[in-house]
Amino acid sequence: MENFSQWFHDILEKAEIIDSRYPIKGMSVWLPKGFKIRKYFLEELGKLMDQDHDEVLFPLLIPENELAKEAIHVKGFEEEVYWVTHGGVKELNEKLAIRPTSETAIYPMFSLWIRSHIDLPKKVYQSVNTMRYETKHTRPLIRVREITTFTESHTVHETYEEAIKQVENGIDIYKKIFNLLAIPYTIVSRPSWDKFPGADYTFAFDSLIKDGKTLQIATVHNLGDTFAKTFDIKYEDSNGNHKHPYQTCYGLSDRVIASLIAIHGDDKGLVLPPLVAPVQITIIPIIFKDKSDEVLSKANEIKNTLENAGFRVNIDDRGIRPGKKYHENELNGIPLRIDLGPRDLKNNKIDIIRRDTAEKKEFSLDGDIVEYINNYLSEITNNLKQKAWNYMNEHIIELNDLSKIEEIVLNGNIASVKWCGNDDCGKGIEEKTNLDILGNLSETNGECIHCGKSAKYNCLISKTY
Ligand code: A5A
Ligand code: MG
Ligand code: ZN
Repeated sequence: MENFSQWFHDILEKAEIIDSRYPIKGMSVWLPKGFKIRKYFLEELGKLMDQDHDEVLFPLLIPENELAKEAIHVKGFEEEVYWVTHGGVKELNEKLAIRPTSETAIYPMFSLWIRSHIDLPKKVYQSVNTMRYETKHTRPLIRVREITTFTESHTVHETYEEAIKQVENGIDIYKKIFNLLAIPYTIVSRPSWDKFPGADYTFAFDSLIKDGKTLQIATVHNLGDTFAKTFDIKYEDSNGNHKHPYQTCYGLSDRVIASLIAIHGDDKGLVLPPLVAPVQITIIPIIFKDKSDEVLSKANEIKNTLENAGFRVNIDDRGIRPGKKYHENELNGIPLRIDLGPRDLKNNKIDIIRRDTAEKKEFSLDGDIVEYINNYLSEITNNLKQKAWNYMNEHIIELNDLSKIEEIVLNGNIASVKWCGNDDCGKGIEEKTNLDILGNLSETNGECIHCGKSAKYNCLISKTY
């Protein structure tokens, strides 16, 4: 993969994920294949969310006065909000914001819903589209102006300790979904100048893309009681005292789909984790004139068996050369291919070829094909995960000399350095190196790589999207 940017652009088109020719910058059309990947991703995420949250659906539009209430929050988003100013030809009395995120839509309603401590904790989520007039370079799925796959959670708690705990729960949920998708990640607390507008603190998941840049794939925020105060959310505790509760929010987006495409794909095309592959197994019947009925009926039998077990299976019996079919199946990232010809029929076996390693194995149809395929798909997920984690870990380089950092990072690595945690020192690093402080990975001691004072954190530095 010589040029990642070109590769990513081409793969979205060739594998028919999205069509980015829609005539508004930063907005694309989800094509059937891409839409299915998105659907299976959202289904798995939904299952995880549903275990501890209630799903809701809020309106797209937010009155200007609500959006404007939380000063720091609105300042953070002011350049990115799309406004609805007219209803037909009539100018609206109050402008309506298209949600860039839904704190200011949801929290006024929380203030109506939450009365007593028995209403808490409250945990809701929604999967919606949001719009942000991004000023940085837009890129399909990675930085879009209509975020079509925004899953945001909002929680309310009696105590600050519970909110801290919920931040950890949110992090655990995201770890689970990224593990299912074999996406490696770092988790850091963002520096103060890069936290979510209005949050006490922000944890972020970042993944290393093959061009050497990191992509923020999810964030989890502790909002403290800032928004509760602004939106007048109060509850009565068991002693009859009225108090402001504490809140968290967390979210992820289309970027998760971008990262799974970018991280696992190769020069032949997509390599999809089985969980989200629109087709998990494709059966290619090798058809000769006299034997074609028998081969096709065996192919159908295998397809039915696998489909009844819950797998997504396709028989590719189009009248084109097998070589062309192999090529297309590789491009589409189908995890397993089954080749079935007359000779296999006679020997009661099939050939199974995996997309991730191209390895070919024979399977005797006397065996339990459902169990075999199930294990094989897990093995593929595990291999993708292992490979991707190894790649990322090999590219996190510990450094104690700031003069080497640009070369190291611009060569496709994340630098891990000791840092004092001081804002001015950190901004100084970013300015000098033209790189980005991702945030703090863990606590440490020793010497700050920049100012030489005593270090507090192991800190990651990269070039970010
Ligand atoms: N309400 C909180 C959860 C929030 O909005 N946080 S956030 O601003 O950090 O967005 C959540 C996640 O959405 C980000 O971590 C990022 O992965 C993704 N995201 C943000 N802006 C995006 C954009 N323009 N295009 C694609 N994904 C985006
Ligand atoms: Mg920055
Ligand atoms: Zn320092």
